[in-house]
Amino acid sequence: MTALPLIFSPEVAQARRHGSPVVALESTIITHGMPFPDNLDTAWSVEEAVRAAGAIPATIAVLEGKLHIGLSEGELEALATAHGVAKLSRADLAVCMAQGRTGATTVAATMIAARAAGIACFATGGIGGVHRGAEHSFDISADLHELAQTSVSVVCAGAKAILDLPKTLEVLETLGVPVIAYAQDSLPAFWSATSPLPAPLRLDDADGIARAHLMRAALGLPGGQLIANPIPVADEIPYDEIAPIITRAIDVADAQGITGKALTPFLLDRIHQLTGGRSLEANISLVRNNARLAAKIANRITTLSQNA
Ligand code: PSU
Ligand code: MN
Repeated sequence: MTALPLIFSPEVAQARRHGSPVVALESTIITHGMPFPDNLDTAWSVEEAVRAAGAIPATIAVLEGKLHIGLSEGELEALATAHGVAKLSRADLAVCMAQGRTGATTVAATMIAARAAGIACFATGGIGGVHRGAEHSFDISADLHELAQTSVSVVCAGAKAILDLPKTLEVLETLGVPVIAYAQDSLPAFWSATSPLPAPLRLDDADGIARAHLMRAALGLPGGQLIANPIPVADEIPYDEIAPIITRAIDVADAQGITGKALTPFLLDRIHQLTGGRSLEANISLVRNNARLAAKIANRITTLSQNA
Protein backbone atom coordinates (compact mmCIF):
# COMPACT_ATOMS: atom_id res chain seq x y z
CA MET A 1 0.00 0.00 0.00
CA THR A 2 1.17 3.54 -0.66
CA ALA A 3 2.43 5.15 2.54
CA LEU A 4 1.14 8.67 3.15
CA PRO A 5 4.06 11.10 2.69
CA LEU A 6 3.48 13.33 5.73
CA ILE A 7 6.22 15.74 6.82
CA PHE A 8 5.95 17.42 10.21
CA SER A 9 7.73 20.65 11.00
CA PRO A 10 10.06 20.37 14.03
CA GLU A 11 7.70 22.27 16.35
CA VAL A 12 4.66 20.22 15.29
CA ALA A 13 6.63 16.98 15.70
CA GLN A 14 7.56 18.07 19.22
CA ALA A 15 3.96 19.00 20.06
CA ARG A 16 2.86 15.54 18.92
CA ARG A 17 5.43 13.87 21.16
CA HIS A 18 4.28 15.93 24.15
CA GLY A 19 0.57 15.71 23.36
CA SER A 20 0.37 19.52 23.16
CA PRO A 21 -2.44 21.28 21.27
CA VAL A 22 -1.92 21.99 17.57
CA VAL A 23 -4.00 24.24 15.28
CA ALA A 24 -4.08 23.55 11.54
CA LEU A 25 -3.95 26.53 9.13
CA GLU A 26 -4.69 26.48 5.41
CA SER A 27 -2.46 27.74 2.60
CA THR A 28 -4.92 28.75 -0.16
CA ILE A 29 -5.50 31.96 1.74
CA ILE A 30 -1.75 32.63 1.24
CA THR A 31 -1.55 31.73 -2.46
CA HIS A 32 -5.02 32.75 -3.68
CA GLY A 33 -6.65 34.84 -0.97
CA MET A 34 -4.32 37.80 -0.48
CA PRO A 35 -1.69 39.68 -2.49
CA PHE A 36 2.04 39.60 -1.65
CA PRO A 37 3.40 40.79 0.80
CA ASP A 38 0.22 40.93 2.93
CA ASN A 39 -0.21 37.18 2.46
CA LEU A 40 3.20 36.43 3.98
CA ASP A 41 2.87 38.95 6.82
CA THR A 42 -0.54 37.49 7.61
CA ALA A 43 0.71 33.90 7.53
CA TRP A 44 3.41 34.78 10.04
CA SER A 45 1.22 36.85 12.31
CA VAL A 46 -1.49 34.17 12.33
CA GLU A 47 1.08 31.56 13.37
CA GLU A 48 2.24 33.93 16.12
CA ALA A 49 -1.35 34.42 17.30
CA VAL A 50 -1.70 30.64 17.69
CA ARG A 51 1.56 30.41 19.68
CA ALA A 52 0.61 33.38 21.86
CA ALA A 53 -2.65 31.62 22.72
CA GLY A 54 -0.81 28.48 23.82
CA ALA A 55 -0.91 26.13 20.82
CA ILE A 56 1.41 25.17 17.96
CA PRO A 57 0.53 26.27 14.42
CA ALA A 58 0.60 23.77 11.55
CA THR A 59 0.25 25.53 8.21
CA ILE A 60 -0.56 22.83 5.67
CA ALA A 61 0.50 22.61 2.01
CA VAL A 62 1.67 20.08 -0.57
CA LEU A 63 5.32 20.69 -1.49
CA GLU A 64 6.73 18.51 -4.27
CA GLY A 65 4.25 15.75 -3.54
CA LYS A 66 4.72 15.70 0.26
CA LEU A 67 1.94 16.73 2.61
CA HIS A 68 3.58 19.22 4.95
CA ILE A 69 2.08 19.68 8.42
CA GLY A 70 3.79 22.89 9.53
CA LEU A 71 6.00 24.97 7.23
CA SER A 72 9.37 26.58 7.84
CA GLU A 73 9.81 30.33 7.30
CA GLY A 74 11.52 29.63 3.99
CA GLU A 75 8.75 27.32 2.83
CA LEU A 76 6.08 29.86 3.77
CA GLU A 77 7.93 32.59 1.90
CA ALA A 78 8.36 30.41 -1.19
CA LEU A 79 4.62 29.67 -1.25
CA ALA A 80 3.69 33.32 -0.68
CA THR A 81 5.81 34.50 -3.62
CA ALA A 82 5.13 31.61 -6.04
CA HIS A 83 2.92 32.08 -9.09
CA GLY A 84 0.45 29.59 -10.51
CA VAL A 85 0.34 27.32 -7.44
CA ALA A 86 -2.50 24.78 -7.68
CA LYS A 87 -5.53 25.29 -5.43
CA LEU A 88 -6.23 21.86 -3.99
CA SER A 89 -9.51 20.52 -2.74
CA ARG A 90 -10.69 16.93 -2.03
CA ALA A 91 -10.83 16.14 -5.75
CA ASP A 92 -7.28 17.09 -6.72
CA LEU A 93 -5.19 16.55 -3.57
CA ALA A 94 -4.15 12.96 -4.34
CA VAL A 95 -3.34 13.64 -8.02
CA CYS A 96 -1.10 16.57 -7.06
CA MET A 97 0.72 14.47 -4.45
CA ALA A 98 1.09 11.41 -6.70
CA GLN A 99 2.64 13.64 -9.38
CA GLY A 100 5.11 15.13 -6.92
CA ARG A 101 3.76 18.63 -7.49
CA THR A 102 3.13 21.64 -5.24
CA GLY A 103 -0.25 23.01 -4.21
CA ALA A 104 -2.04 25.06 -1.60
CA THR A 105 -4.77 23.43 0.45
CA THR A 106 -8.30 24.83 0.66
CA VAL A 107 -10.50 24.29 3.70
CA ALA A 108 -11.55 20.87 2.39
CA ALA A 109 -8.01 19.66 1.68
CA THR A 110 -6.67 21.13 4.93
CA MET A 111 -9.33 19.24 6.89
CA ILE A 112 -8.30 15.98 5.20
CA ALA A 113 -4.65 16.67 6.06
CA ALA A 114 -5.47 17.71 9.64
CA ARG A 115 -7.39 14.53 10.29
CA ALA A 116 -4.60 12.42 8.80
CA ALA A 117 -2.18 14.19 11.18
CA GLY A 118 -4.45 13.82 14.22
CA ILE A 119 -5.19 17.56 14.52
CA ALA A 120 -8.67 18.34 15.88
CA CYS A 121 -8.92 22.07 15.29
CA PHE A 122 -8.35 24.31 12.27
CA ALA A 123 -8.52 28.09 11.81
CA THR A 124 -9.25 29.86 8.52
CA GLY A 125 -10.86 33.06 7.27
CA GLY A 126 -14.07 32.06 5.56
CA ILE A 127 -15.19 28.72 4.17
CA GLY A 128 -16.42 28.17 0.66
CA GLY A 129 -20.17 27.69 0.28
CA VAL A 130 -23.09 27.97 -2.10
CA HIS A 131 -22.39 30.68 -4.65
CA ARG A 132 -25.08 33.11 -5.68
CA GLY A 133 -26.78 31.78 -8.81
CA ALA A 134 -25.90 28.21 -7.81
CA GLU A 135 -29.33 27.16 -9.10
CA HIS A 136 -27.84 27.78 -12.56
CA SER A 137 -24.09 27.21 -12.05
CA PHE A 138 -24.28 24.35 -9.49
CA ASP A 139 -21.24 26.01 -7.83
CA ILE A 140 -21.24 24.66 -4.29
CA SER A 141 -17.87 24.46 -2.57
CA ALA A 142 -16.51 21.03 -1.67
CA ASP A 143 -15.78 22.59 1.75
CA LEU A 144 -19.40 21.93 2.76
CA HIS A 145 -19.27 18.21 1.97
CA GLU A 146 -15.92 17.95 3.72
CA LEU A 147 -17.43 19.39 6.88
CA ALA A 148 -20.04 16.64 6.66
CA GLN A 149 -17.51 13.83 6.70
CA THR A 150 -14.22 14.89 8.28
CA SER A 151 -14.08 15.27 12.06
CA VAL A 152 -12.26 18.57 12.49
CA SER A 153 -13.62 21.70 14.20
CA VAL A 154 -13.17 24.61 11.78
CA VAL A 155 -13.08 28.16 13.13
CA CYS A 156 -14.02 30.73 10.48
CA ALA A 157 -15.59 34.20 10.48
CA GLY A 158 -18.77 32.89 8.90
CA ALA A 159 -19.22 32.15 5.23
CA LYS A 160 -17.87 34.82 2.91
CA ALA A 161 -20.63 37.26 2.13
CA ILE A 162 -19.90 36.84 -1.60
CA LEU A 163 -21.89 33.60 -1.22
CA ASP A 164 -25.58 32.96 -0.93
CA LEU A 165 -25.65 32.74 2.88
CA PRO A 166 -29.19 31.35 3.33
CA LYS A 167 -28.53 28.57 0.80
CA THR A 168 -25.16 27.84 2.42
CA LEU A 169 -26.88 27.40 5.79
CA GLU A 170 -29.53 25.15 4.23
CA VAL A 171 -26.91 22.86 2.68
CA LEU A 172 -24.97 22.69 5.95
CA GLU A 173 -28.14 21.74 7.79
CA THR A 174 -28.96 19.06 5.21
CA LEU A 175 -25.45 17.67 5.60
CA GLY A 176 -25.76 17.62 9.40
CA VAL A 177 -23.02 20.17 10.06
CA PRO A 178 -23.43 22.17 13.29
CA VAL A 179 -22.99 25.89 12.58
CA ILE A 180 -22.12 27.47 15.91
CA ALA A 181 -21.89 31.24 16.33
CA TYR A 182 -19.38 32.25 18.97
CA ALA A 183 -20.95 34.30 21.77
CA GLN A 184 -23.71 35.93 19.70
CA ASP A 185 -27.04 35.02 18.10
CA SER A 186 -26.44 36.43 14.62
CA LEU A 187 -24.46 34.60 11.96
CA PRO A 188 -21.23 36.53 11.34
CA ALA A 189 -20.61 37.30 7.65
CA PHE A 190 -16.82 37.43 7.25
CA TRP A 191 -16.08 41.18 6.88
CA SER A 192 -19.15 41.96 9.02
CA ALA A 193 -19.55 40.91 12.64
CA THR A 194 -23.26 40.34 12.20
CA SER A 195 -25.70 39.57 9.40
CA PRO A 196 -29.48 39.57 9.14
CA LEU A 197 -29.43 35.77 9.55
CA PRO A 198 -29.72 34.06 12.93
CA ALA A 199 -27.07 31.39 13.55
CA PRO A 200 -28.47 27.87 14.00
CA LEU A 201 -26.47 27.31 17.22
CA ARG A 202 -24.60 29.44 19.73
CA LEU A 203 -21.86 28.63 22.26
CA ASP A 204 -20.19 31.20 24.48
CA ASP A 205 -16.80 29.73 25.29
CA ALA A 206 -14.03 27.48 24.01
CA ASP A 207 -14.79 24.87 26.66
CA GLY A 208 -18.35 24.41 25.37
CA ILE A 209 -17.12 24.09 21.79
CA ALA A 210 -14.51 21.51 22.82
CA ARG A 211 -17.12 19.49 24.75
CA ALA A 212 -19.45 19.48 21.73
CA HIS A 213 -16.54 18.35 19.51
CA LEU A 214 -15.82 15.42 21.83
CA MET A 215 -19.51 14.54 22.16
CA ARG A 216 -19.80 14.18 18.38
CA ALA A 217 -16.92 11.71 18.53
CA ALA A 218 -18.60 9.84 21.41
CA LEU A 219 -21.75 9.57 19.30
CA GLY A 220 -19.70 8.18 16.44
CA LEU A 221 -20.82 11.03 14.20
CA PRO A 222 -18.51 11.69 11.28
CA GLY A 223 -17.99 15.27 10.24
CA GLY A 224 -16.82 18.48 11.80
CA GLN A 225 -18.20 21.53 13.51
CA LEU A 226 -18.23 24.96 11.92
CA ILE A 227 -17.51 27.70 14.44
CA ALA A 228 -18.49 31.16 13.18
CA ASN A 229 -16.42 33.69 15.10
CA PRO A 230 -17.34 37.34 14.50
CA ILE A 231 -14.61 39.73 13.32
CA PRO A 232 -13.66 42.26 16.05
CA VAL A 233 -16.18 45.11 15.65
CA ALA A 234 -13.43 47.74 15.42
CA ASP A 235 -12.21 46.09 12.20
CA GLU A 236 -15.51 45.16 10.56
CA ILE A 237 -17.14 46.57 7.45
CA PRO A 238 -20.84 46.64 8.34
CA TYR A 239 -23.11 44.36 6.31
CA ASP A 240 -25.08 47.18 4.66
CA GLU A 241 -21.85 48.86 3.59
CA ILE A 242 -20.16 45.80 2.04
CA ALA A 243 -23.31 44.39 0.39
CA PRO A 244 -23.40 46.78 -2.64
CA ILE A 245 -19.64 46.38 -3.15
CA ILE A 246 -20.05 42.60 -3.29
CA THR A 247 -22.84 42.98 -5.84
CA ARG A 248 -20.57 45.11 -8.03
CA ALA A 249 -17.75 42.57 -7.82
CA ILE A 250 -20.11 39.73 -8.74
CA ASP A 251 -21.41 41.73 -11.74
CA VAL A 252 -17.83 42.14 -13.00
CA ALA A 253 -17.15 38.41 -12.53
CA ASP A 254 -20.34 37.58 -14.48
CA ALA A 255 -19.42 40.02 -17.27
CA GLN A 256 -15.94 38.49 -17.55
CA GLY A 257 -17.24 34.90 -17.41
CA ILE A 258 -15.21 33.98 -14.31
CA THR A 259 -16.31 30.61 -12.90
CA GLY A 260 -15.11 27.55 -10.95
CA LYS A 261 -11.97 27.68 -8.83
CA ALA A 262 -11.09 31.13 -10.13
CA LEU A 263 -14.26 32.76 -8.84
CA THR A 264 -13.52 33.08 -5.10
CA PRO A 265 -9.98 34.52 -5.60
CA PHE A 266 -11.30 36.91 -8.27
CA LEU A 267 -14.07 38.25 -6.04
CA LEU A 268 -11.78 38.67 -3.03
CA ASP A 269 -9.29 40.61 -5.13
CA ARG A 270 -12.02 42.83 -6.65
CA ILE A 271 -13.47 43.60 -3.24
CA HIS A 272 -9.99 44.45 -1.92
CA GLN A 273 -9.68 46.96 -4.78
CA LEU A 274 -13.19 48.38 -4.44
CA THR A 275 -12.75 48.99 -0.70
CA GLY A 276 -9.31 50.56 -1.14
CA GLY A 277 -7.68 47.80 0.91
CA ARG A 278 -10.09 48.01 3.83
CA SER A 279 -11.53 44.55 3.19
CA LEU A 280 -7.99 43.15 3.18
CA GLU A 281 -7.31 44.68 6.60
CA ALA A 282 -10.56 43.20 7.84
CA ASN A 283 -9.59 39.84 6.36
CA ILE A 284 -6.25 39.86 8.19
CA SER A 285 -7.87 40.83 11.47
CA LEU A 286 -10.50 38.11 11.30
CA VAL A 287 -8.03 35.33 10.50
CA ARG A 288 -5.89 36.30 13.51
CA ASN A 289 -8.99 36.42 15.67
CA ASN A 290 -9.96 32.93 14.48
CA ALA A 291 -6.46 31.63 15.18
CA ARG A 292 -6.74 32.80 18.81
CA LEU A 293 -10.10 31.12 19.34
CA ALA A 294 -8.94 27.92 17.61
CA ALA A 295 -5.92 27.76 19.93
CA LYS A 296 -8.20 28.02 22.97
CA ILE A 297 -10.47 25.28 21.62
CA ALA A 298 -7.48 23.05 20.80
CA ASN A 299 -6.25 23.54 24.36
CA ARG A 300 -9.60 22.52 25.84
CA ILE A 301 -9.92 19.49 23.53
CA THR A 302 -6.44 18.35 24.60
CA THR A 303 -7.12 18.84 28.31
CA LEU A 304 -10.56 17.23 28.26
CA SER A 305 -9.37 14.21 26.27
CA GLN A 306 -6.35 13.70 28.52
CA ASN A 307 -8.60 13.75 31.60
CA ALA A 308 -11.21 11.46 30.04
N1 PSU B 1 -11.09 32.31 3.17
C1 PSU B 1 -10.36 33.41 2.92
N2 PSU B 1 -9.64 33.46 1.78
C2 PSU B 1 -9.58 32.38 0.93
C3 PSU B 1 -10.34 31.21 1.22
C4 PSU B 1 -11.08 31.23 2.35
O1 PSU B 1 -10.38 34.36 3.70
O2 PSU B 1 -8.86 32.44 -0.05
C5 PSU B 1 -10.26 29.99 0.33
C6 PSU B 1 -10.35 28.75 1.23
O3 PSU B 1 -9.23 27.95 0.97
C7 PSU B 1 -11.62 28.05 0.83
C8 PSU B 1 -11.67 28.41 -0.63
O4 PSU B 1 -11.59 26.67 1.06
O5 PSU B 1 -11.31 29.81 -0.62
C9 PSU B 1 -13.01 28.15 -1.22
O6 PSU B 1 -12.89 28.10 -2.59
P1 PSU B 1 -14.11 27.59 -3.50
O7 PSU B 1 -15.17 28.61 -3.30
O8 PSU B 1 -13.54 27.58 -4.91
O9 PSU B 1 -14.47 26.21 -3.01
MN1 MN C 1 -16.62 26.42 -6.47
